[in-house]
Amino acid sequence: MAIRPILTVPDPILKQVSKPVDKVDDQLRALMDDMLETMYDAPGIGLAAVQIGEPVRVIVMDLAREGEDPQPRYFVNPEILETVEDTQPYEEGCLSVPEIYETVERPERVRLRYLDYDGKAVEEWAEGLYATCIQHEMDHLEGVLFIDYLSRLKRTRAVDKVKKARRRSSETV
Ligand code: K1U
Ligand code: ZN
Repeated sequence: MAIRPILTVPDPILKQVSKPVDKVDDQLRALMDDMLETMYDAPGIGLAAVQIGEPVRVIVMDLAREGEDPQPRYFVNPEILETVEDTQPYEEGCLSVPEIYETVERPERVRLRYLDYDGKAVEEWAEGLYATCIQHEMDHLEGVLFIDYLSRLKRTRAVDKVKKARRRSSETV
C-alpha cells in the first residue's frame, strides 16, 4: 500500500472522463488499497481514482465518524439508476481544491449500482451524506468538480487561491 500524491486544480487530468474498468482483479484491488490509504492520510471521506492520476471509474469512501470503526467502501464502475426530486444542501470540500468549502445542492437520495472490492454487483439506495459524497465522487469520473456548480467568479477565485497556496508552499521548501 502507498500514499499517492493528490492532483489539485487546475491540473488538466482532473477534467478527463474516466474509463470503465474491465475486471476487478488484484491489480485493481492494489489501486483501491492505495486510494484508501491516500484518502485516510489526507484526510478525506471519499476519493476518485482520477484524483491520484488514474482516470478509471473507481471510488473509495469511508463515512465513519470519529471514534467509530473504519467502514471502507469501494465502488467500481458505479452508475446512478434513479434520483429523487428533493434536494439537500451540503457544504462540500474536495481534496483536489484544498481549503475551499462551498454549499452545493444535490438530490437527497440516489439509487446506485456498482461492483464492490470483490467484484460483486451491488444495488442500493444512498441517502444523506452518502448520497452527497457518491454524487461528488461520480462527478469526478466525468471530469466535473464541485466548484463547477459555483458562479464563474467564485470558481476563478477558488482556483487562484489553490494556485497561490501551492506557490507559497513550494517557496518554503
Ligand atoms: O476530494 C474528494 O472528493 C473528497 C472529499 C469528499 C466530499 C466531502 C464533502 C462532501 C462531498 C464530498 C473530501 O473528503 S473533503 C474533506 C472532508 O470532507 C473531510 C475531511 C476530514 C474529516 C471530515 C471530512
Ligand atoms: Zn472531490
